[in-house]
Amino acid sequence: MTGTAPREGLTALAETLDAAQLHGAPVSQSGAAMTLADAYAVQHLLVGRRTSRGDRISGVKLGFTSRAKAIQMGVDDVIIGSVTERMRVEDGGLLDAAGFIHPRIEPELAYLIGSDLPADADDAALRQAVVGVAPALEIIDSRYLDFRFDLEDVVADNTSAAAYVIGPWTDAATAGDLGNRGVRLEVDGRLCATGSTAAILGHPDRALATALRMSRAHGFELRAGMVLLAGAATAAVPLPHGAHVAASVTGLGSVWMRFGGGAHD
Ligand code: 0L1
Ligand code: MG
Repeated sequence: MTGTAPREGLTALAETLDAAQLHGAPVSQSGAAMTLADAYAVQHLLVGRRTSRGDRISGVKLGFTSRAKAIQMGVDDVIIGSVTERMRVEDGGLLDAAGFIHPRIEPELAYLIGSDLPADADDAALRQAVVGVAPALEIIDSRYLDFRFDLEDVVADNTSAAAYVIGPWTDAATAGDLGNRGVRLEVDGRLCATGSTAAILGHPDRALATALRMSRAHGFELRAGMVLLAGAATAAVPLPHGAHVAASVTGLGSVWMRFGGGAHD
């Protein structure tokens, strides 16, 4: 698919989305006629603005890999985005609420890529390169008013990526079959959502082949040390200020974080 929109328009949209994130001020849907290729071009420009300010890409994320999530947002296609070092929160750490617009949180499974993937790597090579798996939390925060967007809008907005937390890594070689593990999400000790890793593309390991295919199609790299967020196992839930959030995946342990500080304190 080739892009059709003029380059200046794509650059302007990347600037708009970047400013929305920097100032915590949502924007309306662009309304521009964008192809998916245009939308990924905007996303790369947007992430490039972050890295030009000293941030570093630390991984990739897939979105809409579960039916619950796709239905929640009214779309029906898997998308890919980047996560960065400044989006990473330590397990058990505090995520500063300053600058968030309408954050939501979702329990995910993360894979750790242990070696660089050559351009011609196949699915088996990527599986071999995976050295760890972990429970994870992803915080999403659409830069669009009221979380209203179409597929191209959300791709342009780097798939609403805002922050992430990775729990303890388990050696991929000893983790066993991840195909149907129970997933729990608790906010302030209250069970908010339960699900199964099977909700992620039918089996979360399918996220590996999907990430490889989408990386190639849309210009992402998979390098040593990167994480791959495979997607949510449940629908996302609102993340209130002051919340203490924990997620667990059967056999892999749990991950947690606090959300606070910022303008409220
Ligand atoms: O599943 C995902 O991480 C995609 C998030 C993009 C859609 C949203 O903002 O809910
Ligand atoms: Mg997600």
